[in-house]
Amino acid sequence: MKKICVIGLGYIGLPTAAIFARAGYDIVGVDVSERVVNSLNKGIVTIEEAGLPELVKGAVEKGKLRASLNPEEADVFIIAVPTPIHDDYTANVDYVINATKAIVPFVKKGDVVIVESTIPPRTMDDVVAPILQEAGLDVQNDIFLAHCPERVLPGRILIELIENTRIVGGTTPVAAKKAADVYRAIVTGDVIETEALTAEMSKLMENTFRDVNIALANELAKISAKLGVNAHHVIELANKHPRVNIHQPGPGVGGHCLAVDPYFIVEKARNESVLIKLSRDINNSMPEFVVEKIEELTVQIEKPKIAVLGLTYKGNIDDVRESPAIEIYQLLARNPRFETVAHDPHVQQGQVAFPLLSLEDALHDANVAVVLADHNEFKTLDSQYVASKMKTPVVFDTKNCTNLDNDYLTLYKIGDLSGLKPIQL
Ligand code: SAJ
Repeated sequence: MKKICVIGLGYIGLPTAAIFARAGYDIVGVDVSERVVNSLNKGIVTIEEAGLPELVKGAVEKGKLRASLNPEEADVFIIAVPTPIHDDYTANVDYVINATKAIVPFVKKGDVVIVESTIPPRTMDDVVAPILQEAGLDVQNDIFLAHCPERVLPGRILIELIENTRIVGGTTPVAAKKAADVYRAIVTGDVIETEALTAEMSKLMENTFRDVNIALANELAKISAKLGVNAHHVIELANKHPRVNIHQPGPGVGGHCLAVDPYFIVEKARNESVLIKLSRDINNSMPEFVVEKIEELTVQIEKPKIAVLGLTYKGNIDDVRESPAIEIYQLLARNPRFETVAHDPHVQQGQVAFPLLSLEDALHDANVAVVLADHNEFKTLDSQYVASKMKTPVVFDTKNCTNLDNDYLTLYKIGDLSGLKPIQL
């Protein structure tokens, strides 16, 4: 049985390690955090993911999975460390570089080295391979180097790691085959072999495809507000065409994938990535668009109270990373004209630097409630309840998710703003 060394025990590395351990492999998971290493060795998981605690506990108890601060000899190395973004929107590949350097003393002839981290195009050929080559390892013949991006959705990671099609890009055809065989042991979906650069680009284009299409929907929302048409109806009808799939407008695009990955392409081909960059700009403009509409609504009120409902980057999760809702809260809170309060049933007080209120307190005497996440709790909001708490019952639903009734309150949706009128006191 093979031994696998997984570098980075985060959202991808830990589930991957645990799945290989369940399949009978000997796994050593490596992390720079002592807290993560110590917890894992006790069978305790530090990230939230359905089914993961049980899986990890079982693997640790069977002696198939253990953690260490340092890499060790293995047959396969899987690097799954983060690639954050710098302030200038270029990728920070330092963790990938450090992880590669850390495994160098332990990699021997015949080993497979896989990078799962999302990386800018050409990183395998221009950054990772040279580090191994310079350390005296022949990356053309002696070791097998590949990029195998993950494409899982949080909450479904354990299912999607097994069922999704995997793209494995080798720096040589033999490397692609050897790395693909590693995944074939645990994946029930297709495992497709290609070159490293193609794998890097296909991963980035998946998220870019979504980002560009959401930008189109957001642009449609702005156009619709001007022309007096309901963008939600337009999308619904256009999508009846068998080959059309317009995405949904919203308060912007968040998370650490869609809001980040397109920049990795822009960085490497700036002059050519016109549409990709423009789409990022359009999506980034949505928080301001939302705030402008709140300003229009409240122009006649002296100190309007705005209740921000939902802070996460999408519905029914607790993740606030790159969340446009947080940006909207901050834009409102920074403006002394507004009294801004926030409520999110999925977010803990420690996650944000401003007070979180109960729904009741947030709505109390509010002039506008702006819905920024499609949580189930907001989909089932009761019109009479909301109206009874607010000073002027006006709801701005930026996710088109509520089922509120215009008999009790005034409801505006992001794609249907042409009738927007300032609130009269
Ligand atoms: N959003 C819209 N309109 C839409 C769809 C989404 O405004 O029509 C917004 C969401 O509200 C959210 C953002 O886009 O703010 C991103 O949400 P998402 O559900 O599209 O994606 P992520 O970032 O949670 O996960 C994506 C997934 N990629 C694709 O669906 C192509 C996932 O499969 C990837 O594994 C993940 O990125 C990643 O790690 O790259």
